[in-house]
Amino acid sequence: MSDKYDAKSLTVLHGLEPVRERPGMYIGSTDTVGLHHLVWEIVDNAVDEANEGYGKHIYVTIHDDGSLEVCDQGRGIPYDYNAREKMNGFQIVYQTLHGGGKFDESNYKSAGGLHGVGASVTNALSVWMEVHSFKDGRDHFMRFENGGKKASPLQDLGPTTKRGTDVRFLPDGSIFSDTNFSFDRIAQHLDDQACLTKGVTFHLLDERSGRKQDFYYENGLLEYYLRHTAGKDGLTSAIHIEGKSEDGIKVEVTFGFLKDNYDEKIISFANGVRTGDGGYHVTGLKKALTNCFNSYAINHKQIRSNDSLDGDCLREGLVAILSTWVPEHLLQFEGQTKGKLGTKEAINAVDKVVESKLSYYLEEHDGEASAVVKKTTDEMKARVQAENARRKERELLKSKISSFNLSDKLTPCSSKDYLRNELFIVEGDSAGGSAKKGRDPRHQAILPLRGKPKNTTDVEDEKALLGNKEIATLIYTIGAGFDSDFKVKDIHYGKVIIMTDADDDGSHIQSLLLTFFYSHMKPLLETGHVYIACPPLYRVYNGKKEIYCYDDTELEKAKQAIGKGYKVNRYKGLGEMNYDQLSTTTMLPEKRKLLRVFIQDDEECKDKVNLFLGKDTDRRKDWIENNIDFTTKDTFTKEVEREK
Ligand code: 0RA
Repeated sequence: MSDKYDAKSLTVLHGLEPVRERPGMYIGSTDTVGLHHLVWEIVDNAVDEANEGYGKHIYVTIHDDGSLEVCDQGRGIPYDYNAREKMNGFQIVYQTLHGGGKFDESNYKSAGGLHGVGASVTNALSVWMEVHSFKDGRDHFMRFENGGKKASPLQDLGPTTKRGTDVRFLPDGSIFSDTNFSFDRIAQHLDDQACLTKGVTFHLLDERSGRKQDFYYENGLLEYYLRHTAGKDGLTSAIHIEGKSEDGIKVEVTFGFLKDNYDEKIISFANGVRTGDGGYHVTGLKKALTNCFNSYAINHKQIRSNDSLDGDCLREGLVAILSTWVPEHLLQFEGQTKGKLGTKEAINAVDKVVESKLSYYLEEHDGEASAVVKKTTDEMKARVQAENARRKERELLKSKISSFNLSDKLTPCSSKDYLRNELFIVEGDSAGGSAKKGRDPRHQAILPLRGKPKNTTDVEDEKALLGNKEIATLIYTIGAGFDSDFKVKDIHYGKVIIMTDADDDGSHIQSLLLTFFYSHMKPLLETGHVYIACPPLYRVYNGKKEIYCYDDTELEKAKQAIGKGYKVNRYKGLGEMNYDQLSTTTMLPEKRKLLRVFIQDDEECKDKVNLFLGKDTDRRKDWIENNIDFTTKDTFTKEVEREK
């Protein structure tokens, strides 16, 4: 790391206009969450200085006038003129996007606010901002207004004994829906930062209420760990490991294993930002833990040399706080909310640092190491037992459904990737035949239904249920049990798709099947695994073109699109399509439409199922008499009439 910096080393990428045009792109939102990103960006710069070893105190003040101020004791902002950028250091830091650039490659920049965009974003979204740099014994000052525009030249205000930077800004009320800073939100953030920057005190003062709080961790992660595990029995004490990899990734972790606890809790940070979705640093930690405990267990003959401890079982009861600092040129975040560290090098970095120290720790703490190994092997045994019990349960179910009762109509698919597989429940043998020919044999299985499935609404008797061939076949094919034994994680198909004709009989079959799922496999519906296929109603074509239509509006449009000499096929049932047509319109994932079935209001759903399919025929009769218009018999004529 070079110690000499001046404005020459700063880089400029963009102006500030885009930030005001699309604030959401830079700070996520313009609500209170977005508002506080302004604060994080400013605090980050102060924390960066402290992390580099400059300054032991950071002061955050919420002022009476609604502005916020952050003071640090760092090196101060360079005030010299950068000829290449034609700006001084203040302007580069506060008027250009990604203009921080103050650290060279061996350094660790806080990834800060939402995307680590820098303090210029705060300036861009402020009514005014004032900056003092106390450097080389002089106080240099500059003011910005109106979204970061220069409002004063850079002024030398004279001599000072102070060192550091002081930034104060007033957020722009025309951008934010709420400009009221929250003491608690800022306190929480400073607490996180204090734990990651041990030895530095964060002082928070709220002038509006007089509230004050300081945040200081002498031992950083260790104290954080102790707070998270307070009052819980440990299998080990808190294990603290720190180190740095060859490529400059700094690793710090405190962890331990709890007694009688089966959760895995890994709280991770990368460059000062919480990585809620983990990432490669977490992968590295898991790898090191598994390897170290395995070597220990084998060397001490606690497991056989050809056995190994399962990582998942090992981590039950683990609490770990992991913080990594990745040099800027390697730093990469992934995922929708950038909550995941994407730096591949972090796997090896964390793994090496942790393995090199943990292996010694385990040798020196025999009792703790053995206790963790024992808990892991116990857990592994418990899992094998549970798996056996589940297998027995499944076999029992198989024997309950006698093969006599099973329809032999299922055409299975070949993949064992259950969640990717699809089960098409198809009305009628002829459509079943087309579906069988038109399917993707790897992932699509076909189960044709002959006739109407049984109404299972009030069937509570297992024998009656399993005695019905179609129902028994469905239960067996889906493979996850039924009623209270149903376990959604055991399903053999990620999508159960009902494919019926677009007519009354088809609708009836649909409701009977949905009723069955609702009454006997409710979690299947609740977790969104049930779908309804939407076959087209018409094909409009001439010699050259064809368009499939799913309703009458689309039909009219298609007629116009095809133009003179169009012909129309109306599909009364799936069976009228050839396999190729059925496949491309209704089964092929890229082309088809599927309706996903959810339970919106369980009470209403229960009531409707009971009304339409339950035992109370009087109630149903009343409803029909009050709700159905019998004057037009054919629903199709009804549609046509409406069009006139
Ligand atoms: C560029 C270079 C140097 C420090 C900074 C920027 C700096 C920026 C901020 C923003 C808030 N507090 C800050 N503290 C420092 C290094 C200057 C040197 O080496 O003297």
